[in-house]
Amino acid sequence: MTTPDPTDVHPAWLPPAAYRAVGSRHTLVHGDGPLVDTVFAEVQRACAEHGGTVRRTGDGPPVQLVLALTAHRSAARPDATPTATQSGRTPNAARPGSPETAVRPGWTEAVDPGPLGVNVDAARADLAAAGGGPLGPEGFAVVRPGEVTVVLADDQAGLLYGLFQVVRLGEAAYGPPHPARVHRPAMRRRMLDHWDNVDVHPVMGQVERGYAGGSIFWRAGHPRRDRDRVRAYGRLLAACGVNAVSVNNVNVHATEARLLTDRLDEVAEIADLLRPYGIRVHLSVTFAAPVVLGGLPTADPLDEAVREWWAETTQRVYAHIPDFGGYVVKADSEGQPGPFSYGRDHADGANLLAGPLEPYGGVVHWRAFVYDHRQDWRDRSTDRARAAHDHFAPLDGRFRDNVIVQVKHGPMDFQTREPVSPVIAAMPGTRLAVEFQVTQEYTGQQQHVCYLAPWWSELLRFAPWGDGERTVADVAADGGGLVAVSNVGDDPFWTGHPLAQANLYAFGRLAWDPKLRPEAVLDEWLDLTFAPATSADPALLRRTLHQIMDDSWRSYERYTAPLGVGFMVRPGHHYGPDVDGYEYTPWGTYHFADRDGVGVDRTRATGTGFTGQYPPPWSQTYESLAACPDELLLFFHHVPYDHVLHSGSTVVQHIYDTHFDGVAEVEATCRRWEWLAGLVDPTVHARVTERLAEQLRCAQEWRDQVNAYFHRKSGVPDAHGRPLH
Ligand code: GCV
Repeated sequence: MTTPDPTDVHPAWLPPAAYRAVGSRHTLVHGDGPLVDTVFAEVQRACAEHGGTVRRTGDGPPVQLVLALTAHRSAARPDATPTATQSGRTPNAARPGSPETAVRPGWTEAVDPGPLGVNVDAARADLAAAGGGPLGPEGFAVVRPGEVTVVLADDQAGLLYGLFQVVRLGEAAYGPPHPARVHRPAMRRRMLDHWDNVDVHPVMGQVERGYAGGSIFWRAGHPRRDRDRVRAYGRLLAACGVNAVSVNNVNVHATEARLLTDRLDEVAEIADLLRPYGIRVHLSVTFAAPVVLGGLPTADPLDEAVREWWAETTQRVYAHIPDFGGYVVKADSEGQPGPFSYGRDHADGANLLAGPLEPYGGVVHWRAFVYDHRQDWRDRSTDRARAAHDHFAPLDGRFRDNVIVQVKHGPMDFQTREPVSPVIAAMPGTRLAVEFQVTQEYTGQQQHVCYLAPWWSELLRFAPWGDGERTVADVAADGGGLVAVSNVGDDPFWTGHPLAQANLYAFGRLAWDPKLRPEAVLDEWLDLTFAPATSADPALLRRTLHQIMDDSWRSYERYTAPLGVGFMVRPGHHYGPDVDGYEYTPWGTYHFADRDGVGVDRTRATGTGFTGQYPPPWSQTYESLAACPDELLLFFHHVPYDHVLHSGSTVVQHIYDTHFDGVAEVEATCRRWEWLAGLVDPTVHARVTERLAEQLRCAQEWRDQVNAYFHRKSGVPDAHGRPLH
């Protein structure tokens, strides 16, 4: 195969310079299979650029890098999770007979000296001595027993991920000898969901919540067939560890529904393009498919004809796409059809689709984003935050083993700050995937710099049962993995804002290893994207980009909705401030500000009782006004403006201060970016400069609207006498 090289798109974190260390050496790639071919092609392309050589047999001049499959092949299907012993965790959902409990051959059987040179044998011995165990379907080890760096993998995907690790390491991969370093992904599925439409939706456009131009898959009703672009996307995703992509919007409209049947070829083509990068394709389907596509009178999950329709349809899908990943379903949510229409519940609905997928190793991602979007704002007893738990927790244990309940990380909707969803701690007998949003719907829409890895890292490290107990990352790892809504479009920088590429990269890396520090992930991304050897002042570039990006999510939080209350955005498109925009609407997203105070009382004592959906200690912590963390105060409590925070500030003064600070931080970012003129590609510099001007304008608007609003409501002046309008 040849590696893609679209000329009309930015190379993101895989510019030719990132391959300098690999491409300037002599490399041996050992093993067979399509993904090994990909590894070979990647190295071959790097060598063509940087003067090294690559070969696939043992004969020839001495090599400095070997990428080799071990004799061992994992017996597990790609979908299988690491066993409890491998992951060191207790699976929360493994059940007898499930693919998760499959026993695999031990490592001792896997050690096979093979026909390669002495360094590989030494590397294998080293790995065995270190108790390296089976590496698993995607794991790999990097060993440097002497002067040669050896990457070992049991399976082809592991070899591909091993290559990208060596690319990340750059020259450091060829330093002093070191024993085997084993890498295995924490999450078995690391998935991106595209919210791409086939037709241009009259309100949502080609990509729902897309801020990077059109779709890379479809344009105005037709497949784009931009093969190079899709291949290049697959390559970028593999390089950060993503292994699954759902290609279309979870809101499945009429044309998009047909991707399941008469337009399946379009999905199969995308699958063909992504397969060489170890990526399986999934498809969003409408629950009403038996009616809208099959002409049946019902989509009732307990109806025999409906079951048969799904079985036949799924069989056809696998005939076209043998490694098809499965279905994604948004049901009974924001107008999408679902099992409620037939008096059935979500377990009935999900199990209906899971059955036909099971023999093929496919899964259903069934979204838990179910709530009443036609709420009466006068009714304070209905709380949207409660909805997912109310609907799904009682169903725990009823889902088939290949159903993954996909839970948004927070109880509302991807706000800049929310508590962790209580559903994540409430379904020990169900495989859960946690859903993030890389596309910046509520975090600046790729007009604002907002590096989201610090936020995701906090969420992944959060321990719902208290310090020292299992974390959100553990639940996802033992269940269905991590999913995020993609921020990619047909924009020449992939993501609209060039710095938003870092979010896509960071998502993949945190899904692979949720313990990575966000600043370290940023360093990886910086070193790949702005290869230091090509910069006049790499230290200044690195320092400045850290100053701009490390804290950018918190800056964004400072100048937008305060203290976890959320929303306050313009309805519909969700960009820019509108404090009361959603206040008297049916969407369930209220802040309840009046002349005396602000915030949502979600306590058991006097409010909606949402705090009771958490296990201890958080059920108590959030219930208590004294103990509730400042950053979530208004999510859980309605308080007077003079309520004193743990920080020592009153609520209203905190609002004023953070909004002035947030804008000052954006001003500093603009100045810092100016220093980088000449140190980054001029087209990147120009695009970011343009976006920063908009970010500053918008941040000022947020500051002035939010501050003026709370000044007018509360009548409290700013302690420092600044203008509040
Ligand atoms: C795809 C929010 C977004 C919708 C999105 C929905 C979801 O409501 O605004 O655009 O729909 O979440 O996650 O399903």
